[in-house]
Amino acid sequence: MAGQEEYDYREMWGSLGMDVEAHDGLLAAVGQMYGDMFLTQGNRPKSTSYLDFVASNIHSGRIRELVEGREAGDPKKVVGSFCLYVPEEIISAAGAVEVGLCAGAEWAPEEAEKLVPRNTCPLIKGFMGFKLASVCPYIETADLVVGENTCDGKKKAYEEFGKLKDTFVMDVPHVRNEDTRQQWRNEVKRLAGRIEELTGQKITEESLRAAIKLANQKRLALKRLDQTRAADPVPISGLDCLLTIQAAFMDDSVRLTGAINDMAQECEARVEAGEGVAPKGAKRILYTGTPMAVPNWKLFNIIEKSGAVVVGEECCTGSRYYKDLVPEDGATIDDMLNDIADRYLNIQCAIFTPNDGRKEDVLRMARELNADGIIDCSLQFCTLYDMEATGMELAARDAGIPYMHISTGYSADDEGQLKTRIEAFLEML
Ligand code: BJ8
Repeated sequence: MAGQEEYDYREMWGSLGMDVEAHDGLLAAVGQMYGDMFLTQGNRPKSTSYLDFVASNIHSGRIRELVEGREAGDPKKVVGSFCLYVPEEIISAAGAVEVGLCAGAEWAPEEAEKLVPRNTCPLIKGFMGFKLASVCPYIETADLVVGENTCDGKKKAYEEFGKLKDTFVMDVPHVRNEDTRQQWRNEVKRLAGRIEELTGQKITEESLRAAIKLANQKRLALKRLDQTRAADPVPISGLDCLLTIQAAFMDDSVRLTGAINDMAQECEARVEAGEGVAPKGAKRILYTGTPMAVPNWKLFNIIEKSGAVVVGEECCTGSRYYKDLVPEDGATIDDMLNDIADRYLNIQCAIFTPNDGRKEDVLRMARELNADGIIDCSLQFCTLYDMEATGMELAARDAGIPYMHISTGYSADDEGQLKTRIEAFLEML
């Protein structure tokens, strides 16, 4: 970005109402983790330099783009979200941009615990702490936050979060039938109305069609990259693929799609040449479970530093983000909104009952990506994913795929114990 060197980011953060000194501490800690985990990987594809760019730019240049873009009226507004059920197409068709606000680190837990119980999942406690300590430039830049009634923890946390920030909560059904499909379609239209009101810009047939295509292009690029991971040796690490999806929640869609296609192209060439990020025959792990928000790289780092490689992610920071496209041939705005609603209702989150599609996806991915084992992880105190672990283990056992369940939080305290358990699991594969 032109003039980046001279630009005073600390002044920008201050003008957003952030605690600049506390934020310095956060950036230093994340920068250290990035160096230790990502930059120590051997033989990364060269095109992953995009990820290094994202990592160094995400709280600075990208926020500057959003702030300056808003001043220039493109995008008109910034909309934050915490969940995959919030359709990005609707937000961009009305002239705004969606950014992900999920927190992957513990921050100011003592402040967060004044508003949510101590035994709340770290993702929820994390975003409450980030807001209360004013250290997240995305939360502070957002003109509106869209929450969703998914798990009980988030549902109740938004009641408190909404007192700190303008928040619109979508009601997500927990079962799939014709009644709830209609209810969800109406809810998606209610969101469209709220975003139009926020930006003062009507969604048109043209803008909605363009937004659907833009999101689909991003998903297709991610699918293309994903397909290269079936090869042995694997051309790209799970850590880098995880960061690619994490970046998708924050970076500009066109830039990101171009970068992912570059990565996919390089990985295709690597597959052709038999070049990998890990040696041929390295144990291959399919991850499933709760989402991993930036900078929650702990588990993938342990798995890959133990000599295995993560070849796929069945989660919201993985395949659920990109596997299904929205049809591009809806004839009217109403048809397109219904198509969007239907695509999002099909996301296999554990808030749904029954949720057998998730098990089917995990087994299909394990087969397609030639996984040797499945690691299923739930964030501490996430009852939903903990409960689904029972059925997931049975399904994996019936399919003859070794399976391991982990429950962990954001702290590094259990790293030694996790490493021991994961190494023992890898031994038996
Ligand atoms: S669509 S997975 S992003 S709800 S880990 S906060 S469920 S207690 S994140 Fe999620 Fe949307 Fe579902 Fe995906 Fe609650 Fe569990 Fe915490 Fe969770």
